[in-house]
Amino acid sequence: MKITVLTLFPDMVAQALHTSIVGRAMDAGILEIRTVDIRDYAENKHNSVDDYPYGGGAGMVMQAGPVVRAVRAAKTELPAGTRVVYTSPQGSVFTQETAKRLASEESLIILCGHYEGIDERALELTVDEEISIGDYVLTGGELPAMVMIDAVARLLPGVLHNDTSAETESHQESLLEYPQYSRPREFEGLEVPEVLLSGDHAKVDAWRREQSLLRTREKRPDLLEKAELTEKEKKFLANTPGE
Ligand code: 6SD
Repeated sequence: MKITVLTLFPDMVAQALHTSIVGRAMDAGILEIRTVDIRDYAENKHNSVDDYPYGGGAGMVMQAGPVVRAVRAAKTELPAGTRVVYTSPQGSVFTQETAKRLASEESLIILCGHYEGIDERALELTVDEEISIGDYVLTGGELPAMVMIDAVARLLPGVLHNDTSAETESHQESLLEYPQYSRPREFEGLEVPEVLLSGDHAKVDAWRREQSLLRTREKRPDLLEKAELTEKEKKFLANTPGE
């Protein structure tokens, strides 16, 4: 998958993405990320890309010209039909479903705003989809871009241990993860649950599924409504009192 990120802070984005699992996906050729400095599309001698807002008010607005030129230039390097995503608190909220849908694209352009935002006309002319990573206000779209890329990257075949991307087909979907343990067997008086040492894979799987169900009910009961539970699992929850 090819992703081009348009930003005034290309180094911030490139640096963060080159580490960790996303970096490995790039090294493996599964994910190709290009960062473009919108400032390269300024057309004045000071390379400025922002100006005062019409109507007054605090801060600066990213001008339409450089943004539109940057998006159009990026498009010439990518397949026809590449979607342009803009992150803002006004977008539809990014979920695992969004991540899956974006991961199925061959290529993507992510446009990052900064300062007080981008001239509305540039958005009107270039943006296909506006996405928010949550109901809080950040200083720019770079962190949201990185969040989305991370969530998308781990779904690409070959990035995690799985080749069919476990997350996309798992019946664990919309349930919280079960607790994990590693060595030592006892730590500060706390023991690893006995079943995990039993070597009985069926029993381990059943225990983990139960833990997922109980945790989800305890911490995020809203998620249970979307989860696909068997009759047996519904009975298990009904017969297991919560805190
Ligand atoms: C000015 C931006 C771009 C400012 C943002 C996105 C979300 N979910 N919160 N804040 C944001 C994005 C803020 O450029």
